[in-house]
Amino acid sequence: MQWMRNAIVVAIVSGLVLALAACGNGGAAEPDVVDAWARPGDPGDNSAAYMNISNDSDDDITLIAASSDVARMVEIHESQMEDGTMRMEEVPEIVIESGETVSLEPGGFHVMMMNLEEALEPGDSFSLTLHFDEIDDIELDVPVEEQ
Ligand SMILES: [Cu+2]
Repeated sequence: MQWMRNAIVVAIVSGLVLALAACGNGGAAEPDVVDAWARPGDPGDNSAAYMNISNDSDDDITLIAASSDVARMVEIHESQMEDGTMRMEEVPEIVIESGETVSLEPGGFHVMMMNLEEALEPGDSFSLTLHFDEIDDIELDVPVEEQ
């Protein structure tokens, strides 16, 4: 009955593979990040990156951090008008609710890149990684644009 044992083992293994594949893609939330761009900047200066993050999954997604080698420090910020002055402050997270799109745009949320290690010039692009709560990181190639 060796063949039967083998057949059962094969069935169990393929079942496991299917289960793993489902964990990797199937139900897991993965946001769509489009229209990313960043402002130019000189070494030592600051820059900001903008993008639209869409969440088509059934679960809320939380952006908790961003990182990049181009700057000494990368934070998630929100700009707000206060008494006629634009102020910005760090925010701990941005929640992208199920079915929603959150825009990171001038005057609102942005990824702040402080103390640039290298110049960001129009036409360049650089790698920026978004870190989320509970789902995998997303690595972006962000073009530098004068807008
Ligand atoms: Cu900022």
